Amino acid sequence: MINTHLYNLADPAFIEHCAQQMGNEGVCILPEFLNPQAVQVVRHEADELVPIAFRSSSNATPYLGPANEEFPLGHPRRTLTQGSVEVIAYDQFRANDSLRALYEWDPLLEFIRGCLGLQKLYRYGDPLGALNLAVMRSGDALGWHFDMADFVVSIAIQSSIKGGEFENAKQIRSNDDENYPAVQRVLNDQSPDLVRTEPMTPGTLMLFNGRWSMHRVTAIEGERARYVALLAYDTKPNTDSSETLKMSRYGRLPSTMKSAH
Ligand SMILES: O=C(O)CCC(=O)C(=O)O
Repeated sequence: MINTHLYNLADPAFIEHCAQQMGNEGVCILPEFLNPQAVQVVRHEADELVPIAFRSSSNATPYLGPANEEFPLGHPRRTLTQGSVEVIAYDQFRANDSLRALYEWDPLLEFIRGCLGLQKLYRYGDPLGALNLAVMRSGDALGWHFDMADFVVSIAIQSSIKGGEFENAKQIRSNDDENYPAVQRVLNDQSPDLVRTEPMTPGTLMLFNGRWSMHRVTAIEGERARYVALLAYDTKPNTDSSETLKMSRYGRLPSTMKSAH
């Protein structure tokens, strides 16, 4: 599936280049990471899975919580942004689906570990959230937000006809500076200088640290849905998400009953 003409996942110099990008920019974009045939196969499998996707919508601050009225009107902690998305959960992928095979392939985990400069990296322990296919249709968008996790790996599978851009206010906050004035300007569309569009053409793999970079997906326009695969990892084994998060994103909890068949 991987475009080995362009990328050698075992090449230490390439891994070092990606690690430097992550360190300097908080984002590393690898265009044409999947070869065109693989993109076609994944898109076809996604088309088959989308009828069972779960649709959810959210209305939260960029910090993924409710508005905090202790802050003045217009403050980022008091500003809500909207989102809507459909998701295929990890346990909905079929045994032979290629995205699942890619996610479960150890050399990819090892490559990502190297790019993130980590000693240990594990696939997420969440039976629903470890691998997601996010499907966004006409009118869907994801409002400006920071992620709770340190990093996300996404692979673009299909672009919408218009909109659906991944916009990034790169490293706009840090551990010791929330930088609320700049965050507020971005929320009000007053600082285009701080925002760039990451080129997520189908087949692109993006490593992204969304904890410090505020990002959004602009509204989808047109009939073709936007498909993005989200691969989740953690520095600790067996990390799981809360039941509240599962209920809001997937509308259910994982089944604990194993089928006898
Ligand atoms: O769909 C994308 O490209 C990004 C999704 C995202 O920002 C998120 O799930 O937090």
